[in-house]
Amino acid sequence: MEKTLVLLKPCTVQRGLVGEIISRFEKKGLKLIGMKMMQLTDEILCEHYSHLREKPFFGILKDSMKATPVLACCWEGIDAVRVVRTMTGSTNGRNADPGTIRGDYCMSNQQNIVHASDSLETAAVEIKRFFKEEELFEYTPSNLNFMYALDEM
Ligand code: IDP
Ligand code: MG
Repeated sequence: MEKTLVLLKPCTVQRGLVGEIISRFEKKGLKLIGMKMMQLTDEILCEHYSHLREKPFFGILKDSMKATPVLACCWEGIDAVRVVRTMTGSTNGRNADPGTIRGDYCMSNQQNIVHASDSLETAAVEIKRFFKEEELFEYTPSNLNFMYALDEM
């Protein structure tokens, strides 16, 4: 099964939406295998958003990601990376489809509720960036046979 990284951004913590957002992933049937609250630093953000280093909004983006601690979550499931990205919606909340997290909960291009890994390769790197091996857990959900058909697992 795939694993993917989700960060609940400071805007989500400030707006009291942590429970609602986690609940969406839980109800979908994704399995939570790691979660922790973390204060992000310039160092980790420069790595995490290295593809945006040259952008004029990079400083504001880093500041917004340091405004409060974030919740880092690792979710597991079949095709989890794609499923979580689809649930997240497009970057700008004003353009994101209704029904997606960004489409339902935000009006911003930057204060957009969650970060979600965008590929299997990125997910592997990002999970390592935010979690130590011993902070991720293996367990069998008791309802697994009702989440997936036997020939899907
Ligand atoms: P993603 O979060 O949808 O994968 P990325 O392009 O990887 O989008 O950008 C990372 C984050 O940087 C976005 O979630 C958003 O917070 C911020 N960001 C991206 N583009 C802009 C922009 O044009 N203005 C302000 N912030 C932006
Ligand atoms: Mg991205």
